Amino acid sequence: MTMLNEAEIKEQLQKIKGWEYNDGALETTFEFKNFKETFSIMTRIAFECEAQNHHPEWCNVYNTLTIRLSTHDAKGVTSKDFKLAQSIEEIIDSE
Ligand code: H2B
Repeated sequence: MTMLNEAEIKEQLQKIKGWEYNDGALETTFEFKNFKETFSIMTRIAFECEAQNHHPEWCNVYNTLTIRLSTHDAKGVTSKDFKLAQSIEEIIDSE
C-alpha cells in the first residue's frame, strides 16, 4: 500500500465533506445526541473496521467522537483510509 502525497490527499478530500488532513492523518469530529447514541455508532463503525481490517485512532468524550485515519504500515494516508472514511460517512448517514 503506497502512501498518498499531500496533493493527492487534498484532491481526494474534495469528495468527502467534513474531513481534513491534519498532522499526518484524515481527521473529523462528530457530535451526537448523547453517549448512548455515540457509543452505538462506534460499535457499528468498529464492525466495519474489522471487516476492512483497518482501524482508527479515535477519542470519545460523552457525545463527541474524533476520528483519525492513517495507515500505520505505510506511515501515512493511503486509499485504505479514504475507503474507511467513506464507509464511516455511510454508517452515520444511515442513522
Ligand atoms: N489499521 C491501520 N489504521 N493501519 C494499519 O497499518 C493497519 C490497521 N494494519 N489495522 C493492519 C490492521 C495490520 O496491523 C494487521 C496485522 O493486518
